[in-house]
Amino acid sequence: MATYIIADLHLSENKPLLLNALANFYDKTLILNDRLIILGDMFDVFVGLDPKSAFHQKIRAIISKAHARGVTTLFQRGNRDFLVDSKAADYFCMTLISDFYAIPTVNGNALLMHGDQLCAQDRSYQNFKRFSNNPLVKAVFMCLPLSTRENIGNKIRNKSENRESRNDLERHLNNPNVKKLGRMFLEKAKCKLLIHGHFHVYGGEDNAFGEGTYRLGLGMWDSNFSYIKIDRNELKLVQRKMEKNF
Ligand SMILES: [Mn+2]
Repeated sequence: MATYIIADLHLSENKPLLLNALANFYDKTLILNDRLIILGDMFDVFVGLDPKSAFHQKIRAIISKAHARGVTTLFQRGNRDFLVDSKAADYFCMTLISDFYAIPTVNGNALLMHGDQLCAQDRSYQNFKRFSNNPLVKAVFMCLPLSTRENIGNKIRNKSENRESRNDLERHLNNPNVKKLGRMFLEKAKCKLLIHGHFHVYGGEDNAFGEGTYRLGLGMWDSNFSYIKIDRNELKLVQRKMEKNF
């Protein structure tokens, strides 16, 4: 009965290898009664459920196949797929969890979040997120034709790609505001350990948000993939070559 955590797969229709990697990860790593928690940005962009999309159908097939053999999947939204609601999550055979989610580990309680919440200094993005999370705005957006939503989604993605250049993200992690926010989130959740994705920077950091706190960051799935495994004996962060997953 282990918990696995992954993030930032950035699945898209034109990268079938990534879908394959997810399917193989389930098949090779997860067994009966294990659960997988996906910490957001599973999709490169998500502008609403499209049951007619072969891409969405494939994702559902992978996750429901795992579900049928006793592997459950929990999903937390990232900045690229915050439009996944509980209905869409149901379709993909996942359970939607809150943006801040604490779980017990052998090393104490861990706070799980995508990680974009640490980037509060990015005003335009935070404003956009607040705006688009408004239920009315969301409802209006979802009434637009799929192709229009896709166009808007692609524009947003390109913008955030510019913003999310690797150096920027790495620098962000050391920003005093990020440290302050991280400390605040941890204190609020009564946790010492923060587990996140978003920055695409793999690795752990001791005393990341003050004495006695630590941080585990998951990388993006491309030439490598990373995951965290938590069971009753251990908590470990693992990175492997993607080839091992094909
Ligand atoms: Mn992200």
